[in-house]
Amino acid sequence: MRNAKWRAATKAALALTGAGALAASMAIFLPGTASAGTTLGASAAEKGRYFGTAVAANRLSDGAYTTILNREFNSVTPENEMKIDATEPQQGQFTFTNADRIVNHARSQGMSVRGHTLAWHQQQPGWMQNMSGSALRQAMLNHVTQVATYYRGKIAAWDVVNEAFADGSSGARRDSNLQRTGNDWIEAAFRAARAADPGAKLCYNDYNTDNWTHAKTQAVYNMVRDFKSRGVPIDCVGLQSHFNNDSPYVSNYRTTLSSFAALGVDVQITELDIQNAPANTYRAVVEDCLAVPRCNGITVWGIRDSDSWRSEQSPLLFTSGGAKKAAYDAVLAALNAGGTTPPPTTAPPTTPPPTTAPPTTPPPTTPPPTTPPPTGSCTATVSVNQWPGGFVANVRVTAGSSALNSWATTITLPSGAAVTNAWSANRSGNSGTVRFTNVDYNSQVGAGQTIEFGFQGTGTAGNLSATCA
Ligand code: G2I
Repeated sequence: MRNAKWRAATKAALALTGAGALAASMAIFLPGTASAGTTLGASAAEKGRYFGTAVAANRLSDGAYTTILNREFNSVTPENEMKIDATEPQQGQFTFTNADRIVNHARSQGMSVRGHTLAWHQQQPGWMQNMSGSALRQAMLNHVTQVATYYRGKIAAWDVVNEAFADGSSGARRDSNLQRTGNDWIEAAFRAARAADPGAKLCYNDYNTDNWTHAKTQAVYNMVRDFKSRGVPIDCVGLQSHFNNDSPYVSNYRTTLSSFAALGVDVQITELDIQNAPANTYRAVVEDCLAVPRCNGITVWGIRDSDSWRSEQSPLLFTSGGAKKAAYDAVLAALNAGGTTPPPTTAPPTTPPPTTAPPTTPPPTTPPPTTPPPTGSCTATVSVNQWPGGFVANVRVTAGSSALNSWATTITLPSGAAVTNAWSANRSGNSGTVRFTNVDYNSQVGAGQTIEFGFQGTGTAGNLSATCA
């Protein structure tokens, strides 16, 4: 990716000079062997996107596999190695050996990493499968915190929560031990992930969410809209896009991508594979992503057909022998054509620099808005998820019989407990009595209405109470 990015930047610089001879003389300095336009990763990078693949750690010793991986892809997703059973096989004992092999390989090749996945009803270790209630909630939050902290700064995007909605027409959450800890388990996981790795994009990831008319798609859409409206930290939605005869690609896929994007999140195609790998369908998927500016990356779920979890369906871009399939050619051609930021095919017309001064904007003559004084009173309640050595607290602030234009609340922590991070509120202090005040977007609370904020801390919180001030 470094090379592709460097080349893209160089191409842009050359385009600005408009000097073909200079381009020819500089071409010898372009690093690497793969040129933009001839590999999936480089071509996607030309469009400001990544092209990734799922990687299995035990295949990194297969030279034919890594040759294709290193040549074609600029993002990787560990296929199984970051799942809960792999990273926390015994409660409180974390193992990152295989995940590290993939992360280190990716970093040595300049590839970005999608983390998959922090909270999921499947591939739970035995100890977690047997848990329920607040003990499970705390264990889940601790897992999210520990794994995201360990990889802090190394993960471009995390699938924080995977596959939490039911199939079929209900539009309901999937029943699971995690769901039975309370409907807020998903937002609690996102908050813990944000606190642990503030630089990573945080995604919700699911399958059968490709068809815009499906109840499951609508249910995920409504959750994301709700999260955005309440300030729950979510940055992206992953559409797995495992297409087959039972769950085929549909032409409203582009509507699905653009509708999610319109909520203010990135959209990523996270586990693409298509039964029998029809070239036209692969092309359509790529064209759909390129048509949506916030569709910023595509990941296929394996490299060769023999690497696929559905190898009998031959759904990938390379044969088991490592040859490029027709679908590969279609994907590459689609990446190189069209899209939201097509590269210039001819030298662009040179625009002379402006000779007149740009118009100056007069300063505003109206005084800045004054913040109205607080009105009304409020009450606040706190719920705490505690694990050994740390906790997450969620606070609900409810307006009384008058609306609020601003609010403030104080919470007194026991000695030894300290706040490390807060969301949806400004904070002053981190131990003893800590004061939280509204941020811009949640200052207005209608009479009887409630807003939520939260914070994470170290130590033992005990039973906390909040006072409106
Ligand atoms: O099921 C396809 C994917 C659906 N979305 C979430 C993904 O995480 C999921 O990936 C698959 C992996 O591709 C499989 O490789 O998840 C499966 C498990 O849910 C993975 O299968 C497991 C087998 O169940 C294990 O028996 C096996 O030891 O793969 C393991 C490693 O090969």
